[in-house]
Amino acid sequence: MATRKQGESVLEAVRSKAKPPPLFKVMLLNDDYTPMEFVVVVLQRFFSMNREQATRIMLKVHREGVGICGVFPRDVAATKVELVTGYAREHQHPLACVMEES
Ligand code: TYC
Repeated sequence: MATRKQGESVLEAVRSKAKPPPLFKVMLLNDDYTPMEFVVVVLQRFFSMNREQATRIMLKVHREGVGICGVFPRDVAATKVELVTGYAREHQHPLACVMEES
């Protein structure tokens, strides 16, 4: 901490107590009905993945039940969940997209 004599301006380095904002994983869950191709398109459209990345994540979800699409600040993650869920319902697919603090 820097200190100065009286009258001089004082600039002290104050230890910030602010925590960094929390990050949230956005995940897709497997189901038996959503077509694989639709999931690949979702990953490309909403998570900016190329076809190869999207296919790899889709197959991971298909085989393991869950997969991470990305990690984002709370509001961005919540928007992705809403947009993906809305898009899936518009196409009558039960695809589940959820977020969880990481
Ligand atoms: N299990 C689905 C099928 O066999 C494919 C699928 C993959 C569905 C990932 C959802 O998040 C998912 N058609």
